[in-house]
Amino acid sequence: MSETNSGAEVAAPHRYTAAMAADIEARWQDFWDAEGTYEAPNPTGDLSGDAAMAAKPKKFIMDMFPYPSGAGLHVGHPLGYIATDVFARYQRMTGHNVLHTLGFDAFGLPAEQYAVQTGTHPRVSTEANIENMKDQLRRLGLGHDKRRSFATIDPDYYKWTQWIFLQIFNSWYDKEAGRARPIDELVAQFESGERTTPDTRPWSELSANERADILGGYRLAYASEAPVNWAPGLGTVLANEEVTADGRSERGNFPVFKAKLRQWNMRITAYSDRLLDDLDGVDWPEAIKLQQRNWIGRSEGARVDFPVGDSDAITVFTTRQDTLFGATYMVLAPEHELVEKIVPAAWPEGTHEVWTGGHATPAEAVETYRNQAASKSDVERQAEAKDKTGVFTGAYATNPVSGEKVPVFIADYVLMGYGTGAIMAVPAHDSRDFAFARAFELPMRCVVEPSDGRGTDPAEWDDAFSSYDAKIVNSSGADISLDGLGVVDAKAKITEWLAARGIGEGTVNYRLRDWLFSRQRYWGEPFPIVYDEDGIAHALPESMLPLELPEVEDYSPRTFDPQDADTQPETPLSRNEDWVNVTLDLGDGAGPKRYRRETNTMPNWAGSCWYELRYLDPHNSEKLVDPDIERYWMGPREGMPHGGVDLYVGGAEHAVLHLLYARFWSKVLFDLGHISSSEPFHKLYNQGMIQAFAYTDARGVYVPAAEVEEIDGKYFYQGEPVKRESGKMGKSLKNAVTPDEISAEYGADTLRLYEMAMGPLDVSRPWDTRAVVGQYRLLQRVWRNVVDETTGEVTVTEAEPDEATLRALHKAIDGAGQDMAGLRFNTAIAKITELNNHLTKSGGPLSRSVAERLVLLVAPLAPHIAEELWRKLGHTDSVVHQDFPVADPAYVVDETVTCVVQIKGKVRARLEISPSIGDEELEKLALADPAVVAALGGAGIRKVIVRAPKLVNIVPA
Ligand code: ANZ
Repeated sequence: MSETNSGAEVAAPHRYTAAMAADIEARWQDFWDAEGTYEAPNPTGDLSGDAAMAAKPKKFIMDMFPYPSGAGLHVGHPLGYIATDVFARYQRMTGHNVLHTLGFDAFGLPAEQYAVQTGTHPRVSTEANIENMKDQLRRLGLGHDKRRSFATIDPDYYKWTQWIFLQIFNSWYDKEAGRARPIDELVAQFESGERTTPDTRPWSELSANERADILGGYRLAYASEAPVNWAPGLGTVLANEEVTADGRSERGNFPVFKAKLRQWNMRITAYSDRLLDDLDGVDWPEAIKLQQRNWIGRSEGARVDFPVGDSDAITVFTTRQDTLFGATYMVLAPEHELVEKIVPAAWPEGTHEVWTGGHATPAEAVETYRNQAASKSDVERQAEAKDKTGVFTGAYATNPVSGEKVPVFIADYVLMGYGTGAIMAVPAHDSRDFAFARAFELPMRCVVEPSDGRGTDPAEWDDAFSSYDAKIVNSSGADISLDGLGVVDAKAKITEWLAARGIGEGTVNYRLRDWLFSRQRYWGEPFPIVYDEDGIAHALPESMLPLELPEVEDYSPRTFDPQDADTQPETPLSRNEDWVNVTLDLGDGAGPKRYRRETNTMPNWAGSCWYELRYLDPHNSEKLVDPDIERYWMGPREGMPHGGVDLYVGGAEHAVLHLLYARFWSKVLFDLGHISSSEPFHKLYNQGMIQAFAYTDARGVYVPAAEVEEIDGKYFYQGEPVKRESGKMGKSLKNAVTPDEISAEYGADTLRLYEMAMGPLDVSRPWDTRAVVGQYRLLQRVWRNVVDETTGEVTVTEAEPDEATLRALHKAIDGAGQDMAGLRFNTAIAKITELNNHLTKSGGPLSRSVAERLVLLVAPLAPHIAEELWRKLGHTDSVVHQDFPVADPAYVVDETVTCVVQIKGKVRARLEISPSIGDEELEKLALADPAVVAALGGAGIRKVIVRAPKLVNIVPA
């Protein structure tokens, strides 16, 4: 710090210093706010109506909005915000109407937990955090349209979150039409008899409860009693996506149990295929698309019935129906409803001892095993490497194709929630079945010929042979043979055979489950739902929205012993009896009636499922968004078949949660005709993470990184040696650096440049406070190239620049412009630095035309200093809306050198070529030159000696 701005100030009072940066930055931030510089007009002029601007092509550039945490921002958080800001500024300067703003995703657990501890209303602490974060963000000079900002906790906003919930509640998925439709249209089909009720009675004869139940089976938002993820330690249930790979809560790391509870769900599964198919039309990182595809998990296979007992059948789901002849046993999920039915009173004659688990009867074995399985999570049950456990049910089923009797087991590696909860086990070709068969000494039969030379006797194998690229063997029955067929043909043939006999059919199965949509928390959107005395759910009319959160005495969910799965949730809202029990006239003709409100709240994901739409038209009190405005900013167009935001930047951790939910809501709103875009985010980009060194002392405890000293490559804290490691920046590793500190020391422009210069945007990079000064020096040199540090006057001349300078300038314009358009800000900065170094070295005042273009190049990256220099250069309007300079191609191409082409030592041609040309290309050019061709006169060539770029010597044959 001292080095940069103390003593020198006397001699150079107009040097660019931290103090000057602070002054410049504050001044222009105030000015931009006052002028509304970043306000983007809507096409219909609702917001500010600059028709010329709105007639320009649009760019909607968005960040994943932040949760306003009490800890504020560290320098890792704004990485993406700065990147989108630079990009947005570049787009503004290249003729686009740019919508760029930032809101706050403000419902959430931390504020609620703070409320539980301190009694402070979550709104109070959240709003204070928002204010704090807004100050921090403002200091960075982000060009946000502030009129369009909001927080998801604003009743004006969550009114529409509730409204969307009601749209979803009031619609159903018409499979034939392939889209959502209003539930009224379904009711009309039942009323007219076009669609029959499940028991074929006319709709008019059904009771209100019966009708509600039937409609509940169709609605896209529905309440059902189903096994859900219950985390007693959090006092709430969780979505599958919120449960970690080891069956614990993502937040808080509490155990999660399966419990049967009545909860709200969203029928996202109705959209499985469209969610998959439309991934082809969006511009997203392949890794994220793959994660979504895997999460949706579409598998094509078949259902096959295996007769069991006198009249029952076990239906399995398999993706390998071609291996049916190799199915030597079956497994039911322990919870499968057929288990009780098929268990015989005693073990059949000659039952293998290891199958019984040492139990006296099948019933006892089954019950004991079921109890064990219930205490495990799905993930624990599916873990690959673990020993397979299970027990024989005492029953045999019949393999429908071979006619063989196969024993039926229960085992926890088969899950109730997938497929049909039952499998045919093909131990020779499935590793889980192989491990199980080995443990239980079950027979194996090879039906897919191994292509790796291991032979066809599974007894000699170490693992199952699994391949789609092989021939079927050992698969001939009375009236069908698959032998010799490839897997694909065998699948088709057996599926047809099964279907013809009515004992199976081809099916598609999805891993995706409906989205569990209610939480037993306070700080979320209340459901706009009330129940009548019969327990039937009714939607509140739109006029009653927003339904605001009531005041409560106690914010805590009831938390329980985290290990006690048998508890039941109790929601904070349910304790406010006055709010819960109401008399309302819902406007449905029933008149005023007593109702009970839904007391769950929506999950935190709700608010972020649609926020991009509200940025478009944030103050519309009549509609979620005006359709014309939505079409202008989001509608499909060339290259964007489903429409969406032009650029969405955020962390890769949201791959399946937020991004999948938001896509689902968009599709429902699209189907119902409210919006024209069926995808929310056309282009997605994941920024890397800023990492930072952290230091631990001898006890392994983190010490404040800022106070660690480096002496001869070793690290010390308060004189004691400490160990250095690299990690995530944050409070827990005591290594957070705030943007405020860096801005105070160097200015926000330097911070912006440094973050963008650290490396490619999508890779993680280590923060190094000592390196920040490099970008500060760049800005100081840019300043010095335009301004006299003693007088503060601009130093430019009106003279024409020299050729070398023009080349340096246009190369920088060309390269930096392309880099900015491609989000390669680090290389853009390198090119600007190169230009600036050239200008510094050439000495003397710059030509005005060069100085101005230098400032314009810098403007997207360091907008404050650029605005200041722009004004100093005599302009009266903001640099923000100037045109980005255009490169003159004549100066962009490299300089040329002259290459001499000789034949037998005689100069025959001279070529003007690039100094960086390669030997091969130069040889081709030389041989193709008309003068050379003429001189050779058809003679063959013995040898060509190339010395690029200066000389080519041809020796004719
Ligand atoms: C026979 C078979 C033979 C299978 C073979 C695989 C290989 P994906 O692709 O993930 O959909 N399966 C079916 N339902 C299951 C359940 N509820 N719990 C555990 N496993 C289940 O997986 C489908 C395959 O997983 C199915 O195909 C079935 O095993 C198993 F050489 O059937 B397969």
